Amino acid sequence: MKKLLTLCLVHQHPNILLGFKKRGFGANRWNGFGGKVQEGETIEEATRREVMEEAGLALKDLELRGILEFHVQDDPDFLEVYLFRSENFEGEPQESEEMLPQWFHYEQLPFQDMWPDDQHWMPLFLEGKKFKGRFLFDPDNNILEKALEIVEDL
Ligand code: 6U4
Repeated sequence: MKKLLTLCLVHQHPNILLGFKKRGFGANRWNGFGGKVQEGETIEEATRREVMEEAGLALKDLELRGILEFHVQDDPDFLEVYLFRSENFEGEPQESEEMLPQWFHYEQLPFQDMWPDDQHWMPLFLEGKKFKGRFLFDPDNNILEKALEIVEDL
């Protein structure tokens, strides 16, 4: 079964705001902000809610930049992650129970402590492209298969 999730990168060139995930799925990794889309909310509403909950920011803009599918070998469940870019917000990045936010220069992103797929799609994100991807992981989160393509529209 498919699970719908959001992921948002706040990008004020040359810097990107990432959060160090303190607990839950993907703990101890740097990632964008996001989570599950709840019943009764749109994908954009879910993104705004998660960025407020996890980093204390009210987003002023939101642009859909990618749709990524994440599968794990032998698991019928998979994630469909809607990846957004935001540039402007109100508030100051604040640590939450879930995330510790920190700005990174785009040339110094901590890929060794991020999801292994990020280094594949991040260059497209930084070039301003829109993209679709599908990644298959083994149970240790190594990439077994990857497909990534630039698209005109999502
Ligand atoms: P809850 O139940 O809300 O506490 P939690 O375990 O905190 O769940 P979740 O599911 O809310 O996590 O959010 C997981 C986040 O990780 C989403 O923003 C999507 C993101 N994510 C999942 N797989 C990813 C991957 N392979 N690469 C990536 N982000 C991923 O860059």
